Amino acid sequence: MNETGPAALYRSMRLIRSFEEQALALVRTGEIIGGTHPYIGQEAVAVGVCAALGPDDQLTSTHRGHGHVLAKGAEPRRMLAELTGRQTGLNQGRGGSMHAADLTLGILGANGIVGAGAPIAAGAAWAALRQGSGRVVASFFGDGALNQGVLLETLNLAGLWRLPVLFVCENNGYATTLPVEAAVAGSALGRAAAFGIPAEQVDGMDAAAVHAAAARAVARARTGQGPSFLECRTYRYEGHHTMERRIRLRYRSTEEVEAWRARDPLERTAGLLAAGQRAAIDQEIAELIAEAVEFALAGPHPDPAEALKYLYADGLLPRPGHPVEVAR
Ligand SMILES: Cc1ncc(C[n+]2csc(CCOP(=O)(O)OP(=O)(O)O)c2C)c(N)n1
Repeated sequence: MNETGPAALYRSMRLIRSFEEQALALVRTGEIIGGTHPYIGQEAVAVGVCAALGPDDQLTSTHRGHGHVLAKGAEPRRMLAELTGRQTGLNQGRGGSMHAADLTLGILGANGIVGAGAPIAAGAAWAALRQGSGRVVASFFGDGALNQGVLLETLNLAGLWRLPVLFVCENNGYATTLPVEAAVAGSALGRAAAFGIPAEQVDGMDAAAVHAAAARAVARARTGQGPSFLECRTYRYEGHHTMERRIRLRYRSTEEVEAWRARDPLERTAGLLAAGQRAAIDQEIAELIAEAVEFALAGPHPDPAEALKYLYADGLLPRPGHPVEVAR
């Protein structure tokens, strides 16, 4: 059973926040090539949902996936090594920020394609049902995915087959720079209702509220009552991508950003901790992150001659007529 008290929720959110701040610094120094999609501000969603999952449960993630991966238990040092493209990374430096996975922890992968995690989650949930494993699969996606056909097809099959999936829409108000009000006809909850899937809106800045809602949904899935849908109202403090800092896009006001910052999920949960508890957790995480940076940067880069290694699962052959050759 996961610990779900304020200290555990705060620790997990602090880990994600510090990891992300460190990742931003490593983008600036050029150690993370290509940048990242920062999760800062949205921590309560990943932490609240993952606290409701057991170790055998699974998840699919998005292009903004560091928080989900860490909340499910991935080692921060190996995740940071992955972002810095090291052989010691979670996926031998091949996955990077947007494709981190750890099947041993049920992390079926972050995904650079908007909406693409949902059918993978449904497939895993279908397997869980067939195997009678009792596993539940959480599928995280942004409000941008609400307009992807693949999500609607997946909601249909999940509703029809009563798959044990928890659909988690992280509605942070924008898909890149496009406000959700200008993009979504109807509503997130309406999408779920159309397929007979129970749905509720949750304060995505409150880890305990997200956890409570996720726990109800997981219980439904485990007892054969099928999928649920959570719309978590949240906000990203940083730009869509680290590149946004440089190009300085203006699509939201400073007042708007500040109003959301005033509802910070870490501060909210820290307010529930005993005196001294927060400082001790902060110190512990600071040391953990410092050690993770050291580990990541000390790791070797992959050998270019092995660039194509791990592209195919063992036993899968390239298509006939398309031999895989390593260019030297
Ligand atoms: C199918 C597809 N279309 C477009 C893109 C380009 N793209 C990457 S992220 C993004 C916005 C996604 O917004 P949302 O789903 O709300 O997630 P958020 O970035 O807010 O976390 C877009 C359009 C993509 N990666 N995949």
